[in-house]
Amino acid sequence: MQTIAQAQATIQDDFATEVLNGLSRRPRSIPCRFLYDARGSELFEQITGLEEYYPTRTEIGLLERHADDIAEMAGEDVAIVEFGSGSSRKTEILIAALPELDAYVAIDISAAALSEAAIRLRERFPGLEVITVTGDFNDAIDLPDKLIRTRKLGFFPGSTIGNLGKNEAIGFLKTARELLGADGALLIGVDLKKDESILVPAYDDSEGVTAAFNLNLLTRINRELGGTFDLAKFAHEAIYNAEAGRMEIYITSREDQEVTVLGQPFSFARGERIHTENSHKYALADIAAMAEAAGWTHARAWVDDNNLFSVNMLTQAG
Ligand code: AVJ
Repeated sequence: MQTIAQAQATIQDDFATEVLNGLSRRPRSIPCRFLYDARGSELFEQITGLEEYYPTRTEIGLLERHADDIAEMAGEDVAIVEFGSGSSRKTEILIAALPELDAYVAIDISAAALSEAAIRLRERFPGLEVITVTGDFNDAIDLPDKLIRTRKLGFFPGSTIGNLGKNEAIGFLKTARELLGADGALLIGVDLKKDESILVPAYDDSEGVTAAFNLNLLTRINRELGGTFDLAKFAHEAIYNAEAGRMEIYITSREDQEVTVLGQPFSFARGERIHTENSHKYALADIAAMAEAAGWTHARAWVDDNNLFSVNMLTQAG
């Protein structure tokens, strides 16, 4: 196991490498996990409260409305393992519905978000063991030994799975199945396919919070990698790619310009873009197919009345 300091150092090196490689290739792209520094996580929290951003409130509504059903399917004496826990706000709903919960393992790349959430949860649920793991949930994760024999309920809300491509998503579901064990289950929130007139504003809101979230990546590059990006010379762009079934987020150059990062020059033509995020949208049948391709059973799906969002319980066949 790495120490937190080592994990942070790895994340830092990784950022430099990914940014230099990402700005060098065509089309340019930088992995979306780098959007979540302290400021990025704060802006994302703000996004979740926006009128146009339907996923968070819809998923919370589903978790609240179906908490008893979910608890019944989860059973007693389980540990929740959350992939990308952020503020753990949604988990709080689950924890409250699962009085026989053994432990809560929160995995996130933001050490700040983890410690803030852990303090709050330990206060609200004094009997609950809260275990935090700083790291990328896509990497191999070591769960504490004492949880080896505890049944595990994975929790992957927020349609974070939408950031991955379809094959990567299946890969994640397989890795999660192995981590959660032969008697494990996975509760996963997945955003549904819908009209562009709802999707585009959700990723390009009228208050400009999503724009600030996306452009904050440039601020982070300036601060951590000695970048010279002038934020006024770049724009946030969100488009729906119907063929790929996903929202695509870009940072687009407003003019011809040159920028340096770690002393290396990069020239941008006007209109040239850096791809910073994908957010895939699925039909329930796609979710079932992906789950089954990864060896899970798609046991149950809960959907809101407007068919905006789904919460899915994946179980093991045996
Ligand atoms: C955290 C990946 C689920 O795709 O809706 C929101 C990220 N980006 N607005 C999403 C996001 C811009 C969000 N996920």
